[in-house]
Amino acid sequence: MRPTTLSIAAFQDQRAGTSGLRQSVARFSQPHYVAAFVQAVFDVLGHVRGKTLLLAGDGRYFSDEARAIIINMAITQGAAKIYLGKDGLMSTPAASFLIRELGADFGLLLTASHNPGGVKGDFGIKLNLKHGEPAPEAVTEAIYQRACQLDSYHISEAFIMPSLQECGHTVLAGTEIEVIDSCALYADLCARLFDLDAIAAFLKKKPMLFDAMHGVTGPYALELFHRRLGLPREYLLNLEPLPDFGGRAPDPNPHNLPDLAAALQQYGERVCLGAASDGDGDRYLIWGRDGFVSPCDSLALIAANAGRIPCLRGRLRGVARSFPTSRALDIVAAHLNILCYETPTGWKFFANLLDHNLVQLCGEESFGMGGNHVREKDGLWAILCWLNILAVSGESVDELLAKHWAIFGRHHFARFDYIDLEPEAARTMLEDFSRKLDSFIGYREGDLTITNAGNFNYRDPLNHSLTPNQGIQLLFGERARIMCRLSGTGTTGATLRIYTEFWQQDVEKPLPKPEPTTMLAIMAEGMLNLKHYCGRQQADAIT
Ligand code: G16
Repeated sequence: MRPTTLSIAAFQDQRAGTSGLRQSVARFSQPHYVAAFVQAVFDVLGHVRGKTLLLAGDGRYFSDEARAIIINMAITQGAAKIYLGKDGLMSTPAASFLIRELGADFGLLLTASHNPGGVKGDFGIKLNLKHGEPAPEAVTEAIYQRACQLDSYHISEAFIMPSLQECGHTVLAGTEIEVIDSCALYADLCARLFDLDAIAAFLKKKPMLFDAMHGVTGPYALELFHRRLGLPREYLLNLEPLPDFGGRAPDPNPHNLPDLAAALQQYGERVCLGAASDGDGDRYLIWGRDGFVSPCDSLALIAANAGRIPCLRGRLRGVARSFPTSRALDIVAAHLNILCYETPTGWKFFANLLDHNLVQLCGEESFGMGGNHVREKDGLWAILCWLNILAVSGESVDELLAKHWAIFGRHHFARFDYIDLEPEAARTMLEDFSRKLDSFIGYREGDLTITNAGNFNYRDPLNHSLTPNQGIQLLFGERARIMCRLSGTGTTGATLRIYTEFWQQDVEKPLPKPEPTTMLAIMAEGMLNLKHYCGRQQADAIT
């Protein structure tokens, strides 16, 4: 290896979104783009000399190129040790766990999560710090500022990438490289958190279907569900990680899961549920006989059934949800007499609460749920929570949900996405809307009245830092809500998300007509003046 310093013109677009730096592959593959970002990360973290770095990823297109650049730079700049997964693969939750478990100083995760992959898809780099938590905004903002001024970086010529096909150690120019079996280590963690014997016995009688969507969880599912829980391979779909995820977005919502849908039809009553996870393994989906379980309901139901899950039993002192996530969780928390925290969208806001043990369960409407075993949402963990409840209760997904709603009422929830809007127009629309919010208070639609409206500002209860303007919400007392914000994970244009929630307190009584979540979205489109600002009349996607 021949160390050299390369001069560059600084990149001005390396500001992290909701979760890491996410751009198109075309943008990421420009000369120096990855290296510039990585140098900015190293500089902001002090330096990499003598440090231990964990490098994870979901195997998407461009991972090999990015990984080689990062390893080269880390060795050139004197890193003590680099941990990698076998074949370069490691899920986001496993990385979060292993950063802490192995004592790494930080981790870089090569993933754009649920975004599409392939040459025309997206790439991303997430930065997680030493507790395994996503870097907070103060750090990502400092990295962005550094990247805007960076004029050079340090790398070596004649670098030969070590093989990642087998677990083991090598030393390259003074840096130890260790390839680990993250699937086995992660499965060992799950064995400490859940009653795997009870789940295995249950799955023997009533197997589940799991779709890895050609993302990173394929090898984890083989280790955990097949080898440890004895689930026959025929129930595991799309296990092989592929650079383009087989051409579909690795986003576990029903629209992207035709294979799982077909298998559920085929197996019918013989399986207990269908499940899936996303590209990097942090999101999940649960699918019962009557359809998929809303992530908001799933979170509330897990909280209510915490006593049936070994790692949560007797431990729930607090729970948390992001502000657009439905208030189904709040009702359960009140019933359990524990606190429910409301945070902005983005897992990083839960990290401090988890670190200080204020909460032991948190989740988001965007198919994410996790506990305090890691500092990321964890798709397979969420699926195991469900399996443990099914194994202990003997009830089906749909029976559990029906019982839950009978006790707590049902929070109907829907998300409406308006994709690829002109960013300036979308921002102006929200700013203008925000200025008019007071005038909506008292507005009535049927028997719903707007009782409050405002921007969602978050003050961390521990460090008291303020994160303002995280979205807008209109409250109809306890009965309903409208929330809206711009997505922070897209790579082209702006995506407006309108979220609506309606609490049907008595599920025996019929839902009002027109269907409330749609009625509320139409109301929001009108109040935002969406057609005028953005030329749109209807959502591109409804979840
Ligand atoms: C990321 C964050 C999540 C967030 C989600 C949605 O998920 O980690 O906390 O809920 O984005 O973000 P947005 O609504 O801004 O698109 P992931 O799975 O993409 O890393």
